[in-house]
Amino acid sequence: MTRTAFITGATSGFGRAAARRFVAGGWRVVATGRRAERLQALAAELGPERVHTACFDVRDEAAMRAALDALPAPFRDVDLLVNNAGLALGTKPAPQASLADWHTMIDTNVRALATLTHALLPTLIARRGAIINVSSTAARYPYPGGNVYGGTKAFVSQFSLGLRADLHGTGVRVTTLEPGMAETEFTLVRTHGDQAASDALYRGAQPITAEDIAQTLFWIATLPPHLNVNRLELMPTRQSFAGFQVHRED
Ligand code: NDP
Ligand code: 8X3
Repeated sequence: MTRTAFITGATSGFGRAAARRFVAGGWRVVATGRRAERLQALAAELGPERVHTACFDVRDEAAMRAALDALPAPFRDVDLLVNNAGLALGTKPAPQASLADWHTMIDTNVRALATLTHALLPTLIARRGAIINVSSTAARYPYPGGNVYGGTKAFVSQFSLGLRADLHGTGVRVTTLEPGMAETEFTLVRTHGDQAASDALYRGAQPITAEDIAQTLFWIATLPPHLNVNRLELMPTRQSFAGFQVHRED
């Protein structure tokens, strides 16, 4: 039986690589994002019979619901929701951070993720499906400038565990995936387009690739149904922990 994955943020990075991986694995994919031309290119690459594209801003609840209502028959039967669309904006400490950036992160990473999950729960329960929420190591390990981004990802991780408890007995699996440093458009977005900053961050670090994450998502989704990965933290070997900071005064 062909299964269907609904993947948000499929125009770039993890989501686009995941769309490719799931189609290669024989799945149908609903690919979403705001950049229509990228969605069209993905559908052309992978085939319209395998990929249905839905172009909307996840923060626009009416557009999200219209896209769900417009899903054609085979794509309506969602077996897997990959809540991947998300972003960090800014690296400044809280006093200097932009409040508008904070609101965008909360609306995208938290509010939209919860809204879409709520909308798809009846289908996922009926189909004994699965949810994979893309969180981050930032959910657990704070760092200067991570403030609201880390807070949104802590929500994603805790929400995932809560969903798992609420869905007890339904057969629906729920996973939170918490990656560390991965080279995608993430840093370009975070720095409002600073390619040099993005290149400098990843240089020599052998970061996680989008394909690594796609492979991991596919592995989680295709485990036997009696197994649930609750949370999975994944880092580049070259990234680890740096301890606490101490402010001293005489
Ligand atoms: P990218 O910037 O490459 O991809 C982000 C995706 O999210 C894009 O497809 C973008 O689509 C989509 N998106 C963002 N905002 C919206 C919106 N308002 N409406 C619809 N779609 C939106 O980054 P990644 O692939 O790295 O990020 C994917 C997820 O992984 C994010 O949740 C991120 O927080 C998380 N993550 C990333 C890590 C990293 O180091 N890269 C590490 C840990 C977690 P479009 O712009 O077309 O709308
Ligand atoms: C992205 C990883 O360390 O930049 O979620 O916050 S980090």
